[in-house]
Amino acid sequence: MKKSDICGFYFITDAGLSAAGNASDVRNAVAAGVKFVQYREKCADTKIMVTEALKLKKICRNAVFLINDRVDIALSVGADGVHLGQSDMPYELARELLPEKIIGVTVHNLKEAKRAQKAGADYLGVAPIFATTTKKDAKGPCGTELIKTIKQKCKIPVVAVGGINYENAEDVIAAGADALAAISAVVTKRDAGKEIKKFQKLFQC
Ligand code: TZP
Ligand code: MG
Repeated sequence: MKKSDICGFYFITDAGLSAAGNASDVRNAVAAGVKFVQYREKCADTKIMVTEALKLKKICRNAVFLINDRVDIALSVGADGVHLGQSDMPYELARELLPEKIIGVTVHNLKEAKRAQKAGADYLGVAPIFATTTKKDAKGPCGTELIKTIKQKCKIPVVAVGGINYENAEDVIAAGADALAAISAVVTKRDAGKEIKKFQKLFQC
């Protein structure tokens, strides 16, 4: 799996919202053909995260397995990379620790997008596109216009995140997003895979 394969549905875990649990969600997501899985856990102890990350990594044999925020966990479990926000470990330091891995960076505007691309990020998470209650400290929605602008000015793939559901996904894709993540729209359902397949039908990949 290569970075350039970022296309379609990008799955992000949320144990707090999940109806079936992370392992079941990830199993269903990869069975539905998802190629990118991000383990996002904001509350658990490090020891629990390591155990769970190892378990999820095994399920992701045919998918890229990324860890949100935690470079230490990514290193210790041999994940394929990390996803970093603007207040996480600075990209340059993470790159020194993970020279060959995939590093995605969340951006909220064009300036952050250009900076992340220049630094060497493999993809951009553009977020939040729409209002969301899933991330409590999310910034105000940037809208699909920002996807268009970033796609015009940057070359690396864009993963759209935040407030995305089946009803608004077409606008997100029409704006140029290479991939999208929808957390609450899929993990609150017992069979996340069934929901994911609906999104995937909207993509050409
Ligand atoms: N980053 C920005 S918004 C968000 C993340 C992880 C949460 C997206 O969740 P939802 O339920 O798809 O709005
Ligand atoms: Mg973060």
